[in-house]
Amino acid sequence: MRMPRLPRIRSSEITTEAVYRDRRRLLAALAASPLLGGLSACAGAEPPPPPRTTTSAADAKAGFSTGEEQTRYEDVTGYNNFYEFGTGKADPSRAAKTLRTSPWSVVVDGECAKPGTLGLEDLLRGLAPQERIYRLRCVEGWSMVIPWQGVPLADVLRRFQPGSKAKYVAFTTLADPRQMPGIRYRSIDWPYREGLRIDEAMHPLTLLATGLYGKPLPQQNGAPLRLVVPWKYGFKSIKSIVAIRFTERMPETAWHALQPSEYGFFSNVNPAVDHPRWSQKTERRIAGSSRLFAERIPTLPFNGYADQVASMYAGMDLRKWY
Ligand SMILES: Nc1nc2c(c(=O)[nH]1)N[C@H]1C(S)=C(S)[C@@H](COP(=O)(O)O)O[C@H]1N2
Ligand SMILES: [Mo]
Repeated sequence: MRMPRLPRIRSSEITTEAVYRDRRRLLAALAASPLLGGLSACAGAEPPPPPRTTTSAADAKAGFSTGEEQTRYEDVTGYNNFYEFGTGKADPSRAAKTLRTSPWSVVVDGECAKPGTLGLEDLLRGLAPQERIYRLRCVEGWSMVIPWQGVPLADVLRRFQPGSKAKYVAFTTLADPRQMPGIRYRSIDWPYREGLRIDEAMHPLTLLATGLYGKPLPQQNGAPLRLVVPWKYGFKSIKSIVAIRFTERMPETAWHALQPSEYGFFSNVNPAVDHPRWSQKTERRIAGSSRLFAERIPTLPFNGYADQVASMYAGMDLRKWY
């Protein structure tokens, strides 16, 4: 008997969404049952306060660069996740040309003494862009090594004088259906939102990127301004930021809102805690000449930045606070 002819779709192209939508309904039903209630144990609860730690300048610097083989420019800019422009990996590089990145302004408000709306130039005035070569690990199981240019997020945040109630920082991406065709699909609840604990936001590794490979950030990579938090799964590195808010409570994030059992607030890279759909033990390193033959390598705790960041989570159960 012949098998029916199925459309040929490369597995890498299959959007997780179709399968995911059904699963989501199932998971929602399961989460309501007492047996699996523990899956979303963190919902509502606040984690313990962060310990008072600082990363030494030498430790921080050791994380600013890596000698690992870099991902080709074509792959960094042609294989993307930017759902505002579609869910396929090649969609953003095709569709994001319509994103107008100038003029661009960012609203900064919440628990701070000097809130304001600033144009990009004013926001970054006087801050010299630094080069950072970081590993970026997507929760889907691939990773890249990318030379970014940007400024430490801490240097920007300090200008707004966050107060003692600023325990978290929330970030929002532009959500304009005229510029972003993917917004028509409710793959996630727009706008894309992310958040960091204040110590994570102020950490010297946390970068507000404006460029890569020495060029201005391409639209598909989150122009004109995106976060890069190298010890967390890629989805924390929110693109095309239009709002930053200091908050006292842990902010809701787009992925957590969609599926709390799969996407925690912290989302530190952790090979010991699997995502329900993807093992996190290894990763496909997209670097060098061929994406097809990308090598599988072990995933490291905190994506290899443990020396710089592990102390921020001392005493925290990283299974609970995934
Ligand atoms: N606004 C927004 N930011 C986003 C995403 C997105 O869909 N929308 N995808 C995230 C995910 S899942 C990853 S892995 C990284 C990918 O960044 P890159 O395309 O520059 O490699 O961006 C993150 N930032
Ligand atoms: Mo990702």
